[in-house]
Amino acid sequence: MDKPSFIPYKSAQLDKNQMTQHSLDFYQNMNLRRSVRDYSDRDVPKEVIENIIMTASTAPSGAHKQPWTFCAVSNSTIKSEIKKAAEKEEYESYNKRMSEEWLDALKPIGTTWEKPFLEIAPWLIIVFKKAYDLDENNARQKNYYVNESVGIACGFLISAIHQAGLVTLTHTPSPMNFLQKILNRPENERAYLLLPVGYPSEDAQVPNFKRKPAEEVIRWY
Ligand code: IYR
Repeated sequence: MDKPSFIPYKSAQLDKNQMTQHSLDFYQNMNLRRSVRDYSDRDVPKEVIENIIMTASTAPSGAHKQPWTFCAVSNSTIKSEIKKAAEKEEYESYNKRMSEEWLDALKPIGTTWEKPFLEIAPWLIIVFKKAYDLDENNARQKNYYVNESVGIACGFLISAIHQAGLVTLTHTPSPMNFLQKILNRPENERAYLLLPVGYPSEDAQVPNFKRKPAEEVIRWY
């Protein structure tokens, strides 16, 4: 057992006005984020993708196990392979597996089994959760709150993509075990979320959605 080691922590030390302004600026900026399905093929530097992923990897995690791997794909052969496999699953889902109620709920978003963004966007980030770790002797080491931890990291990832002026979308092909195979990931890694990253196309459109107001999402006690 490692002995705990602590170091001092200092917060940003904002006064009340700065705090109010910063929190409002950040909210207003994040409120501009939208899930985008129409992408340009314009290139995004690898360095930007690395910065975005490393931001995601600052997320808190159960027992600080950081139970995630981010696969960043720009190779067009691999992207095509992913598109083909994802669309195969999505075709089955949209035509057989999803209920009428579910398909109805998706109508305002206009999604179908076809996923052209998987080839067009310059990058795909596939987030894997590590169900457990393997130590140097290949013995299983437990991870904790894996879904919560990886979900939070994905929130950081989406925020970082938006802050870089880029767009993304949380694509959830189901089942998504084909990603473990295509990307040759080890047995302890399970695909969690697939996010295309890039610029929106010139004529990109998003659904005319409103977000719930404070009165609907907050209860003060
Ligand atoms: N996995 C499908 C279906 C889908 C499901 C929900 I819930 C969405 O908000 C959007 C799509 C897909 O990625 O198209």
